Amino acid sequence: MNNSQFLIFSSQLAILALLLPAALILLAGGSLAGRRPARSPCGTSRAGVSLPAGMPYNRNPLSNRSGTIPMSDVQQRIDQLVKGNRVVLFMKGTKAMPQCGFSHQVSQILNHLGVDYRDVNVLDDMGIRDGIKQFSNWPTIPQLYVKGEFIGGCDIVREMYQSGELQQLLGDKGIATKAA
Ligand SMILES: N[C@@H](CCC(=O)N[C@@H](CS)C(=O)NCC(=O)O)C(=O)O
Repeated sequence: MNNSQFLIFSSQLAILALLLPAALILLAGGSLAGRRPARSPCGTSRAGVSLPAGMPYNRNPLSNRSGTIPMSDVQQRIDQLVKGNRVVLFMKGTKAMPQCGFSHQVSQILNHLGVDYRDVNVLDDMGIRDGIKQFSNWPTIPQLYVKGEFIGGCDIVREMYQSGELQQLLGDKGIATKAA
C-alpha cells in the first residue's frame, strides 16, 4: 500500500467511524418512537380530546351506518351489546370498580337511580374501546345507551340527571328506577 492508498483507506475508516454511531442513534430513536408512553386509563389518547361545549353528536348511532356496507365483527358485537341490554354503559373499569372519574360519575348516577344496567369495560378490549367511538360517532368514554339509543357521555348524563331529564327519559322508556 503506497502513501496515497493509505490516505484514502484511513479517510474511509474515519467516515465509517463517524457514520456508525449516527446510524445506531437513528435506529434506536425509531424503535423508541414506536413505543407508546404509559398512561393512566383516563389519560388522553389519540382520540382523547376534550369536547367543546355544545359539540354536535349523533343521538342515533344506528343512523351513521349504511345498510349496504357489512358491519365489522367489533361493530356487530357492540350492536349486540347495545340491542341486547336495555341499559348499557361503556366505561373504563366496571360498575364495581370504575377506573376513571368520568365513568365513575355515570355509574354513580345509575346506581343512585337504582337502574339495572350492563357495564362493558372498554379497558378489557381495545377493539371495543375504539369501535364504540365509531359506533356512536362520539370520541370519548363513558357512553350510555338506553334501549339502543345513545344518550351521551359523562357531562350530558350528569346534566340530564341534574335537570331531571334522565329520570324522565328512563321512565318514558320503561326503565325501572327507584325514587331518588
Ligand atoms: N367530557 C367527557 C369526559 C370523558 C373523557 O374525556 N374521556 C376521555 C378520558 S377517560 C376518553 O375517553 N378518552 C379516549 C380514550 O381514553 O379512549 C364526557 O362528558 O364524557
